[in-house]
Amino acid sequence: MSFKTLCLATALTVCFNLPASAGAIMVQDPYARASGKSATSGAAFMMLMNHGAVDDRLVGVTSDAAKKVELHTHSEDANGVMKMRHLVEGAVIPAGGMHALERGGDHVMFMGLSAPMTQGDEISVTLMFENAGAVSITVPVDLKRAPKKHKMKH
Ligand SMILES: [Cu+2]
Repeated sequence: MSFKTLCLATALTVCFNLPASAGAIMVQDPYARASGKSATSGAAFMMLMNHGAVDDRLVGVTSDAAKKVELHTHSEDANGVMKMRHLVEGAVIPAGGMHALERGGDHVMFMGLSAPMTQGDEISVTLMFENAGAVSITVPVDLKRAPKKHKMKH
């Protein structure tokens, strides 16, 4: 049984002991990627879990990894084209639930990378939550990760 599976199976007891947690919020399986060595932007993905009794909201994100760091989402425009936009309203993580930052959906966007994202690098990111406050995490660069690998099954 992988650690991830164990964590999901017994989320309430095990996840509190993981390092990347602050109070009710737990960040699971973060990774970052860019589309190539010359890419000037990149993105980070992760699963946000809320073990608390009240909804929380991811309202912002900061990092030294890029000039500008924003919470983004993908949405379809009037012509059916998927476009990224700044998720100004933030992302809700329901009480007792989770919210995925994943490819094709919500993500942390790095614009103007301070350095190329290289396999094995680690990026420090601080997530700002409405209730939980600042949650600092270390995000490994994983250029080899296939999309949707961490799809949840319940
Ligand atoms: Cu984006």
